[in-house]
Amino acid sequence: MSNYHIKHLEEYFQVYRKSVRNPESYWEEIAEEHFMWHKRWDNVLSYDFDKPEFKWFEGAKLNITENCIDRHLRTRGDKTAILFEPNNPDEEALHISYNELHERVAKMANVLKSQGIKKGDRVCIYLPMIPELAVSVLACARIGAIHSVVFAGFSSSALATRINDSDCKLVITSDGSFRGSKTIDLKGIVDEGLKKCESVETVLVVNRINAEIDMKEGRDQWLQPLLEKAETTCAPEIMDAEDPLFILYTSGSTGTPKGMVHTTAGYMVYSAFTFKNVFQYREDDVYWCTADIGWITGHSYIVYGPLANGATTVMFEGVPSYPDYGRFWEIVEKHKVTQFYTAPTAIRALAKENLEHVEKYDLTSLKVLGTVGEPINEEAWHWYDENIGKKKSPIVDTWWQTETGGIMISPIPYSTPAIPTFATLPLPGIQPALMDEEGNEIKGNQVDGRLCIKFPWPSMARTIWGNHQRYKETYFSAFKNMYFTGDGALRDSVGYYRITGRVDDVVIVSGHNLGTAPIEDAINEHPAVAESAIVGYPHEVKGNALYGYVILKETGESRNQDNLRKEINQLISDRIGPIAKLDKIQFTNGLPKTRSGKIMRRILRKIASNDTSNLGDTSTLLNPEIVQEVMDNVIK
Ligand code: 6R9
Repeated sequence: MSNYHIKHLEEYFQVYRKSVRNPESYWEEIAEEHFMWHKRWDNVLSYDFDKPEFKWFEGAKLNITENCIDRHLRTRGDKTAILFEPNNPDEEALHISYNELHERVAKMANVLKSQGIKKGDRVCIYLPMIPELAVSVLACARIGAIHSVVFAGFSSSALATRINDSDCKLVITSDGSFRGSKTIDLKGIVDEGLKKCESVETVLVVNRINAEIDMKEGRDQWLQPLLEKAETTCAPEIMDAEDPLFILYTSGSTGTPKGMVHTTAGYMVYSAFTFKNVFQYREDDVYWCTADIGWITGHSYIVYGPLANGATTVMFEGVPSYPDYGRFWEIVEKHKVTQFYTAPTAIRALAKENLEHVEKYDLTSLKVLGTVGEPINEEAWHWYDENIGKKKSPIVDTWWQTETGGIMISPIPYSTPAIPTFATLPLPGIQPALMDEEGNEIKGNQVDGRLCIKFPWPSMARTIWGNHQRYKETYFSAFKNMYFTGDGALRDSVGYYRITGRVDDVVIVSGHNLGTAPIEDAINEHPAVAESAIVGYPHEVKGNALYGYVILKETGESRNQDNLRKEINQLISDRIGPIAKLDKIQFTNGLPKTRSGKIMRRILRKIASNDTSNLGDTSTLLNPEIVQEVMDNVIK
């Protein structure tokens, strides 16, 4: 029986039991058989939930890019590694073979070295979905630099905050990006952001859109001429298993974004193993994940997981609506995509459009459909199943997080019978627990609680960059000897898990995690605003949208409310990015508060969701009379 590739349900249960009975030997066998090491580990796992500290494959030496590229060259050198589909369908797709990827990564790595980047330095990558993005990520890993990819939809101040938090020395960006019929001035955003960053010495600029841009003397350089001069081979830096591979920022319920740190060996083993199983990947498949590499889904399931398996991974530069709503399906037909992985918000948006956009295309190549990022509603699940999978492709509803590094709870296609809206069963090695508010584990089935994981797994984030204390408080303090996910879940009568949503102050809008606190901080900067509270409410396409309650200062009360709304959203756009804009803003004289002064968000959430039948006991509030007033002025 192979531990690495599970092919039916019986096998899943056998493997799962084994993985839980003896996790060390389970992961050891996989690591040994399927990866390339310069030195074997001394110890498979050591951990301490109190510190907290987790070490996998300690003592091992490796380079992840050798596992993702070099070792495939002998057997798959000419096979397409990255299949780049440009924004404009008239521009030719690019098939980058493993041989070519090897050379491109080496050249980029040599350029980084020539700019003084060495092992352990942080490099910020702020690029659109073009091949240079994947190549830059791998080039950093080649030389042991720590990449910090910032999603190119973030604003200049969000970029600056992330660059400063991890003191990046170098930024890789482009002159601009194509997004549907628009172009975006990425370099302008970088220039603005860097006014606040002292650590950055060099900016490397990819020419993507032939824009006229400012190049700052002594700091900015075009990448192309440097690449042309660079050597075509680059010896890999030999890394320790626990050396950091990358930092990726995620929103928290409070304050600044958290730079989740992932390390090398465990992340590699787990992302590769889960890719193989969750997508039932086979040698000649063409796999496509529509996420952006700026998110964890892109890191693990566009770059590292697929390449570690020698797969062909599609990178799409554009958007699902350009030139029309059939674009995704056109690409599936054109490249004969076999696995398709996207987010519920995209499915909902496409389901609203005319079915002609789907029916025009031949989708018979598809074997597995995936979803990730937020709970999928039944209607969207069935639309996906009927119209895209034609009821023949299993759907994998994959639950995981930036912090978990890889998929944690998911069906295994052709093995686990799927039920709409259920992420179903934990993958091998993953031990979920549901906890009550008193800190007790809720055993048995047909129960719900807070979702925790009670045993370490190889790809867990090891710390928050520069703030281990926050890592401890956020994930390991709510429940003893457990990792707390921040999500609620239920376990049904057969033991299937369904994720019910966040139980903290993170709202997932169109699949993007947004902390409410940073948005409130942005709003409160407005001179006319005294106080604000942000909550999520259900939205047909986005899953959740944001609703803001804003108390104005006296000076603001005479102002035109529509103008104020625009200014507030502009401020949010500048501080965080357009994804965090509010759909509705209600101006109010007060907010319901507890006697200790805490805003009662539970009540505000219910009011924003038009669900006021059961507000609970409001009599103990500091200001119970405000509830009716807020309700009377709600924006429908
Ligand atoms: C991979 C990713 C993590 C949060 C997570 C949860 C939500 C992700 C889900 C899901 C229900 C799924 N989430 N997958 N909720 N069903 N299949 O999205 O990482 O951006 O860090 O978000 O997303 O709330 O806690 P990240």
